[in-house]
Amino acid sequence: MINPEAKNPNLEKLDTDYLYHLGLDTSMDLKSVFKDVKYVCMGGSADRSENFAEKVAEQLNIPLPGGKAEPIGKTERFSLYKVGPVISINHGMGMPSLSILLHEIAKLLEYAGCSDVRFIRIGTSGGLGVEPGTVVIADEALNEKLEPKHVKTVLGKDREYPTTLDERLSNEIMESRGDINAVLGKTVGTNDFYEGQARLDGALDPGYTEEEKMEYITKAYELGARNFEMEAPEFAAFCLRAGIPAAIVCCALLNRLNGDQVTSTVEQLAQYSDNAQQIIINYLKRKLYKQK
Ligand code: R2B
Ligand code: URA
Repeated sequence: MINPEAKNPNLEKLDTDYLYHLGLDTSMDLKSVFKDVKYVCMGGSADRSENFAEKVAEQLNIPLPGGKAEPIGKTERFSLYKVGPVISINHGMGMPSLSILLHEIAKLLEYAGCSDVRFIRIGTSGGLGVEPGTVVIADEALNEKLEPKHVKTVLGKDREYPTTLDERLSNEIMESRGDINAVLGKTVGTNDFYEGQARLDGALDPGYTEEEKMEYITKAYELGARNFEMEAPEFAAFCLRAGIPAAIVCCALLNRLNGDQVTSTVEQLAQYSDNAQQIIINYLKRKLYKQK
């Protein structure tokens, strides 16, 4: 599962590894439950993870025990659903929450003896020059300085990691779009929704002007970015380091070149989110059932 060169040798010293935020540990029979997992699909919200699990079950004809998706482990932080070879789980908002999930889910699948697993983030985002509802499939993650790298502070010093995504996986997902509007482009992941994404509608005086905001957003667009969200650099860097093929597929809730507020109705937002999920379901059908 994890690239042997990147595996943590310290884990061998643990009698039991407690995956605290998942409510699972290695004294449990993880192999019998998780060994067949091939795809981990994750997004911010627990509701969307449950909804995605139910759609996967229905559209891939995988029966759910009791006819309903039930979470495995604890649900205080993350809600993990398993439907055949697919895990659907939420990662919360932002890179710190995502990072915890990535470490624990990668260890879980490593302990379960899984192989050839792909990680796919299915999320929401602010589009850049794309209309609401468009799905952006990332070919690379940029940080908030618009650089193609993830900077992490470890032991008080900055470490830099590359943020390329799996080209083949992204292209296969793009080919699964059917008649859903989708584009390939870079995704900017920031540490904040408001000022970190150059919004002018936060609670505090942002200390920059509309012109300065547009200059930053336009620069991102010119570099090939097509959306802003809050997880891409951590997700891309972790998966690259672990040797796990990964893709980021986000629907745009608005076009940031036109404004800051998300004004769509509940029904429109559900449709936008469904667009990204449906492309992945189409992709899963092709991979698991060789359907066109
Ligand atoms: C997209 O949407 C969330 C913020 O609204 C955040 O998790 C993200 O990346
Ligand atoms: N998520 C973000 O991070 N930004 C947006 O503009 C919309 C959703």
